[in-house]
Amino acid sequence: MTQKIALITGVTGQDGAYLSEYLLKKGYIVHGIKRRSSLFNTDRIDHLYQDPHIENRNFILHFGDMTDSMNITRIIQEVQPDEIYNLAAMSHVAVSFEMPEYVGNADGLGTLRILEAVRFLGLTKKTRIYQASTSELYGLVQEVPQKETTPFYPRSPYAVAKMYAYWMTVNYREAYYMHASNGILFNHESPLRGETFVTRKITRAASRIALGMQDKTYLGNLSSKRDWGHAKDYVRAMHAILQQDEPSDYVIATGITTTVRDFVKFAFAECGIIAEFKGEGVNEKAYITDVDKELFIAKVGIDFIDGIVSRIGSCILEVDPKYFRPTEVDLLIGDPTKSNTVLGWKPEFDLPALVKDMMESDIKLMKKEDLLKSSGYKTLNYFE
Ligand code: NDP
Ligand code: GDR
Repeated sequence: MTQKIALITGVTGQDGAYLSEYLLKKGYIVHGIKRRSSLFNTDRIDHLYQDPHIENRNFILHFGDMTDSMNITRIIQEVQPDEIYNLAAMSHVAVSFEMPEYVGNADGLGTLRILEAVRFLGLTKKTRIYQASTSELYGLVQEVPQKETTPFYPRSPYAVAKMYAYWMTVNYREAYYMHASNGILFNHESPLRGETFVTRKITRAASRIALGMQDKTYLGNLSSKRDWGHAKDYVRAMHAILQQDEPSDYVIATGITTTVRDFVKFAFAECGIIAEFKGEGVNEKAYITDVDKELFIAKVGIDFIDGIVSRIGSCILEVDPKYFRPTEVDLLIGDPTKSNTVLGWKPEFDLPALVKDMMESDIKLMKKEDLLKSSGYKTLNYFE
């Protein structure tokens, strides 16, 4: 049987890394598009890297950018993919308010470039396309839980750009009979999550506070609610969507929603630190009220127990309004009935398992950083 060929845009991102791993295990040849950067930007996929000098590689990287039509078209022509997973995007909602035009170009028009290249190159029968759509499309609450038929009301330049991409995908499917589908994925996280998204910001901070490396952290809106799943589960759904005979659009979610505030409590509790919130609005703060010593020692280590016990009663989190967004999405909760029944997709991780995975990974990472610092390797200083 000939090996299937997949092309992943955004291969260096959280989902790109998990999807590459998943498809390679399934026997695919995986091509990925990465951006040129002045520093290495392939941390998440370095374990998959193959020396370009060896023959018969099954993981191949190409330089490219979603804003460059020629480049995208040339790569698709060269690769002749059976499946394209369009994951590349400026994916940070808050940052999209700072660079709305770029986001329109990369996240919105970028998707059109892929669709149009496939059409122009005569690959409409051969190449199936997965578009990384998002629960951010639902924005201002119209209906809960949100499903495939819930009206969209995007609330950020990111979401508006993704709405264009969503409808372009639908339009190319209907106009040119392309196998083009949207996965409307709700928030999914992992140890590979970018450090400025709220879950990872919290698990990093909780780990550093546990290890005595940091006193407190600052967040924005603590009351917003998200339906959080694990990225490992969600990349399975992307693949399943492209294996269907007919293209369609699917909500991928857990069906459970949690506040940012509760995620904070769960992250600290994972290593035995009991955190309580006091105050309201911008004056709301979190304090350590107790420590489960046995759990803390098991999860973090005996060396750090005195430090954390001495901090009982102290503040570990404050609200900083600079993290508020001009327009917020207050409540996301997805109805995954269609993906459960049609794709047979079910998540393996629930929220406690997700928090555990992220905390274990961040405690390990932060210990490594702490060890390097205490051994005199702070950061590389090129100018010394
Ligand atoms: P990440 O931010 O981790 O990864 C985004 C990827 O896109 C990175 O590889 C990034 O490259 C690349 N990229 C950004 N801009 C460009 C560009 N102009 N040209 C080429 N590549 C570019 O996102 P995730 O992995 O979390 O998400 C994957 C996709 O799914 C995104 O489209 C996101 O919007 C969407 N999505 C994500 C959800 C989530 O909860 N994670 C939920 C719903 C949708 P570099 O590494 O160089 O920055
Ligand atoms: P989101 O994820 O905007 O849902 O987009 P993010 O983790 O950035 O925010 C979730 C919620 O937490 C609130 N929040 C904070 N957010 C960040 N980043 N930093 C903070 O300090 C902070 N404090 C509170 C936010 O206001 C928000 O309500 C993610 C991205 O992956 C998108 O690409 C994807 O499409 C959606 O999920 C589904």
